[in-house]
Amino acid sequence: MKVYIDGCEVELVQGDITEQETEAIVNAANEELIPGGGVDGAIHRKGGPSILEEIRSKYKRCPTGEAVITKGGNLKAKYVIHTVGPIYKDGKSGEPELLKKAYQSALKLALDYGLNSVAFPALSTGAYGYPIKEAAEIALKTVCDFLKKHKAPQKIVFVLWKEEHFQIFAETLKSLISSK
Ligand code: AR6
Repeated sequence: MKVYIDGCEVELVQGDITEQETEAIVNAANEELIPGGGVDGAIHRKGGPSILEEIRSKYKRCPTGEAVITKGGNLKAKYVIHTVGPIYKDGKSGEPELLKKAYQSALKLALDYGLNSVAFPALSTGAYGYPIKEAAEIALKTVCDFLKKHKAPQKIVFVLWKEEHFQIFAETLKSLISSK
C-alpha cells in the first residue's frame, strides 16, 4: 500500500527490514545500545560488527525517545538510525509521547543527514509490548505530520514483520488519509 503526503511517499510492506534498500533503516534499539533480539538482533547480525564498533566509539547510551546514527556496515542501507521506543507499562506512563518522540528523533536525524528514504519497523511492538493498534496510530500520524511540515524525507517505508501488523497499519493509514 502506498500513499502520498504533500508529495512524499509513505509505503507499507510486509517483510524483513534488513533487506530494505532505503538510504537508512531504523533500528528498534534499547537505551544501553546493546544488541538484543528482534529487529536489533537482525540488523547487527546482517550488518556485521562495524555497527557496534561505531556505536561504542561515539555513543554511551541513548535515552528513550532519542536516536543516534551509524553507517550500515554490510546492509544494503547506507545508514542505521538507532532509536529507542518506550517499554509499554499501562499506556498512562508517558508511552504515547515517548513513542512519538522516538519516531520524530529518527526523522530529524534523517533530515540532518539529508536522507531521501528511510524504512521503519513498528517500534516498541515486539519485546517492548506496545499494543499494535495504538502503536500504528502514533507511528503513522507522527510520520505524516512530519512530512507535511518538512516535505522530507521523500520516501518512508514501514516494514511490518507480521501479516496481522501489516493489516492493522493498512487500516490505520486508510482511516488517517480519509479523515483529512
Ligand atoms: N524486520 C521488520 N520487523 C521486524 C523484524 C525484521 N527483521 N524482526 C522483528 N520485527 P522488537 P521493540 C518486528 O522486539 O519492541 C530488542 O531486544 C516485531 O514483530 O524488535 O522496540 C532491542 O535490543 C515487532 O512488531 O523491538 C530492545 O531491547 C517490531 O519489529 C528491544 O528489543 C519491534 O519488535 C526493543 O523492543
